[in-house]
Amino acid sequence: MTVFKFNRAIVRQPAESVVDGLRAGDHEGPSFAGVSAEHDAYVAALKQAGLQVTVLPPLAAFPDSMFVEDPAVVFTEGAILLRPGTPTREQESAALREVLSTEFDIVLDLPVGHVDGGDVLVTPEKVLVGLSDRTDETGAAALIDLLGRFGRRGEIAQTPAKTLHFKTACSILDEETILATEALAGSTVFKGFRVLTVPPDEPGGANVLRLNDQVLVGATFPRTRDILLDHGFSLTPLDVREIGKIDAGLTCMSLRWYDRGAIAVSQRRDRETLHRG
Ligand code: CIR
Repeated sequence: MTVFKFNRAIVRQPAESVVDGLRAGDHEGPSFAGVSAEHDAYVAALKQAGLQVTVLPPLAAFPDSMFVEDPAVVFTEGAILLRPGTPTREQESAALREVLSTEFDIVLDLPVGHVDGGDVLVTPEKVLVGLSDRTDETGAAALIDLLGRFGRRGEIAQTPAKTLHFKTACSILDEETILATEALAGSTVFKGFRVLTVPPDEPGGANVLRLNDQVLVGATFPRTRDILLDHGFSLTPLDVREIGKIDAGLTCMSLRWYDRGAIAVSQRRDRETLHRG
């Protein structure tokens, strides 16, 4: 099962309230202009990598709502609305229901517990669900149960201490290769994978995004970039310094999937339009 072939994505524009986004520590937040510029460059990179991108409008009431990866997980087979594990983000799932119901025939709801999509790493054989301050055992078990409906197997993993999400500390590069921080590289859940380790002074470099033939990587992690180049990956460096101030990285700004019926869907819309007309 391929894990980096994508043709569709959903993103949400940042709201001005993003300057109040959640962060560990009491340092200053990002500027709205800076976040907007990083988001624009990100959307351009998704398109450049061959994805059709649906851009949702900003939600001022939810400062972190541009990080659409956390309230849902999506697959070719369908979508699952999650229950984000922090109070200010709980309602973000409901705000995605309409668009996901348009895009997917099957939309399931996590019934209990809490899971942030940032803790969900899709690999060919299994979906890893990292326990963290946002994702609890009840939610992880319920998610693994729902994954069975899509014919997918799930496995619980541990997110390293003081790390927001599992995918803050690791990414999948291809069917055989994981990029991880030193803290996570030795995890038994990566047994059978080749694991590339980011330099200890670049832990933020571990959050990259493989999209078709490109790997989106933070521009401020030069040694991580060198490792990826040495292993033959084609890189698209992107500035993530502003969103980094609110603990975000490259995966969190989109939901991505491969839509087998991309043409069929557009034909269906045409038919619906004709029907309404
Ligand atoms: C939060 O704390 O929820 C946001 N400030 C950052 C979310 C980043 N999401 C992600 O990495 N999946």
